[in-house]
Amino acid sequence: MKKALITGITGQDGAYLSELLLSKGYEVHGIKRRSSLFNTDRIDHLYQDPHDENINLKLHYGDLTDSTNLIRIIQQVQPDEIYNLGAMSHVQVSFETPEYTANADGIGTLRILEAVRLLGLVEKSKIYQASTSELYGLVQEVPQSERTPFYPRSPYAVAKMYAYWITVNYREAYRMHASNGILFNHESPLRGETFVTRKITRGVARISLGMQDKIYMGNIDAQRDWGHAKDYVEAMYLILQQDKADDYVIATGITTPVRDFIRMAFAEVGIEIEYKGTGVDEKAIIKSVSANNEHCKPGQEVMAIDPRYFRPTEVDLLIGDPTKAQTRLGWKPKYDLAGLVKEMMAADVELFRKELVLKNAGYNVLNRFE
Ligand code: NDP
Ligand code: GDR
Repeated sequence: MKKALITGITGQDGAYLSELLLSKGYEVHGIKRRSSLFNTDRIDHLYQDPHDENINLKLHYGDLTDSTNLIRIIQQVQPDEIYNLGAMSHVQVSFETPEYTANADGIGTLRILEAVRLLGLVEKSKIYQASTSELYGLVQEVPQSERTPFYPRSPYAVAKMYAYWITVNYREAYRMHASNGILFNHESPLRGETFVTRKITRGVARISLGMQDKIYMGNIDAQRDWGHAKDYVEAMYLILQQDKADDYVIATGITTPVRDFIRMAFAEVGIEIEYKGTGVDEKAIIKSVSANNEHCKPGQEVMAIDPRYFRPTEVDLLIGDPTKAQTRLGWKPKYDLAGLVKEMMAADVELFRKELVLKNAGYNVLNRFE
């Protein structure tokens, strides 16, 4: 039985990857951070009682900022594959926590590589590093491929740039099977609530149910190459099945502005919007709404701009060229953007319908959104 170790197992990708590896018969080990509340919501359906025998999902407390614990876990697990997905992954938050981001995302990667080297596991443990399209930053060329120069535009991207190159360096210096997946944005119903797609699908679901009036957004002209996380974890797995370690762009090759994602999300609940005004005064107004929606009316303002969400330096346009992954890995995404938006909207409408039932029965429902 192959053993995989996943850092960031409690995150979006960690959850989908765990499901995939368990379905392939792996023994999956994950590193979770201690928190004052349970933080395993995304993998609770995979949870196995540690008191049972023969369990194939095992969680270890740890943190990428603590080498001693990484060394101990890697020594104990002796993993065949390590997926380093743990990171402070929010670009805007990285401007507020730059030093921590560098430590966890940048040096954290070095700690994993060094642990494998020092423990003499270079021949045994293959390493996947969660690199990102944020490395491209300021647009140099489109579409962006493995040969496009990097120009990171946030503390997050700069930390990930260190992680990218230290992975390449350890591969070349010590012949480690260490690979970078340069993944473009990927989303799902499990996406963190403050990333733009999930913020939109949650807000639109709540608006359609009469639980919220409008959403406040930042730069809606930013363009992203959005895929589905389920497709992207397949690529991570395929990258580690190759005889030779290498770096791959994983993307759909199609880019879409945030404003169109908002339009598509509203369309899923029978609401047509139009944009009015420009710059920080731009608004989205309901143009028409399906007859069975008693909460929303034409003319209602459902989106406004809040400059609080503008970033000090922005990444305006990402569009990836996945040719290498398609030809070498045989990777091809199954989802398109329309399917992704449909799935995310259906999940959030269902989530907030349940909350409404509780609310209408007199229970307190938390208004947690940004
Ligand atoms: P999430 O933010 O959903 O998950 C991040 C995970 O990292 C969580 O499990 C989190 O734990 C954990 N984590 C955070 N800080 C530490 C730390 N100091 N030590 C150990 N674990 C930590 O991210 P995604 O699943 O979306 O992304 C996975 C990886 O891929 C990340 O590295 C991200 O930067 C990268 N990436 C993501 C892309 C995307 O579009 N999703 C695209 C390209 C790259 P906790 O649950 O306790 O917060
Ligand atoms: P990104 O994702 O920064 O690309 O990083 P995010 O969804 O946060 O932003 C995408 C774009 O939308 C614009 N935007 C807003 N973003 C947020 N979060 N909230 C808003 O209100 C808002 N309004 C407009 C942003 O300015 C940006 O241009 C994600 C993360 O998963 C990284 O970890 C990963 O490396 C990259 O994707 C690839």
